[in-house]
Amino acid sequence: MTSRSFCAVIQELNSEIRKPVILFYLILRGLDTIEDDMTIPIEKKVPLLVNFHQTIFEKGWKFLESGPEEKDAPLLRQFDIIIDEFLSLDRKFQEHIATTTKEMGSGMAMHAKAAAENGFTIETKAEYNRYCYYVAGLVGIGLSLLFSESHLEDHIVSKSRNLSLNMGLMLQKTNIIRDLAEDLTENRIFWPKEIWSKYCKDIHELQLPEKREDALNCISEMVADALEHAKGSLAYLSLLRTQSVFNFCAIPQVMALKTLALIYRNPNMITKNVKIRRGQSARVCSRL
Ligand code: D61
Ligand code: MG
Repeated sequence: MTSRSFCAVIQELNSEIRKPVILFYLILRGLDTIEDDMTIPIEKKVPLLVNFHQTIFEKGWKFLESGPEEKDAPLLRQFDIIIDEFLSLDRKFQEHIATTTKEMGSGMAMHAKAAAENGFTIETKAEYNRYCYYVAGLVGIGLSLLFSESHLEDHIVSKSRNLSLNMGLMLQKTNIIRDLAEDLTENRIFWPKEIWSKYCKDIHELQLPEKREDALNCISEMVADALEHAKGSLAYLSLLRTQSVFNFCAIPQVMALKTLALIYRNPNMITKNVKIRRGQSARVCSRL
C-alpha cells in the first residue's frame, strides 16, 4: 500500500500504541535502508545489520554513508532523533522492538552474506519463505507483542505467532509478485527458482512475447502461493478486539488481496508495474 494511506491508518491508532508502532516502523525502515543499500560493502553491512538492535540504544547515533539512490537516507541521517524518541518509550515496548530488530537484522545479514558470495538468488520455496519471514513475518509478530503489551488486545494475539507471521508474508509476497518487472531491470530476483524454473530457463525469458502463456502460468503459481497466507491472516484478524488496531491490520490485507486480483494472469504486469489506483485504495479505507 502507498505510504500515504499507511500513515493515515497509523494516525488513527489509540494513543497508547501509536508512538510505539511509529517508532517500530521507523527503526525497521532504517534497518531495511541499510539492507537495500548496495553501495555499502558487505564487511561493513553485516555488523551494521547484526548490531542494529544495540545501536538503537546509543544516544546520538546516525548514519551518513547511504548511497545516493536511497530514498530513505534522510531517516538514517537524522536517526539520533528516532533514538531519543525510542528511549522515551516504556521499557517493555523498547524490549519488544529490540527483540524483533535483533532477529530481523541477523536474518538480513545471513541473506546479504549469501548474496555477496553466490550472487543474489532465492532457490527454493523454503528459502523464499525464510526470507519473507525475516523481512516481513517478524513485523507481524512484533506488532502483536506491542498490541498485547498495551492491553488493547488479549495475550492470545501475541501468543499466536503462527497466525501473526501470515500477515507479513502475505504483504511481502504480494509486493514481490507485483514488482517483478521493476526488479528484473535491476537484476534482483525474489521469485524462487523452484517455481519459475518450471516455466523457463532464465527468468528474464518470461518477458518475451512468445513466453506469454508460461509467464501467466508462473504468475498463477506465485499468486496461489501468496494466497496460502490468506486463511491465517483472516484467522489473525478475527482475534482482534480494538477497532483502530483492526483497521490498521485489515486495510493492508484488503489492499494486498485487491492487488493479487489485479495481477492474477495479467499480461501487463510482466513488463510494467501494475498498481491499484489511489481512488480505489481510498474506497477501501472509507468503508471501514
Ligand atoms: C499489520 C499491519 C501492518 C503489517 C503487518 C501487520 C505485518 C507485517 C507488515 C506490516 C510488514 C509488511 C512489509 C511489506 C512491505 N515490505 C517492505 O517494506 C520491505 O521491507 C521489509 C523490511 C522492513 C519492514 C518495515 C516495516 C513495514 C511496515 C510496518 C513496519 C515495518 C512496522 C509497523 C507497521 C508496519 C521492502 O521495502 C521496500 C522499500 O524499501 O520501500 C523490501 O525492502 O523488501
Ligand atoms: Mg529490504
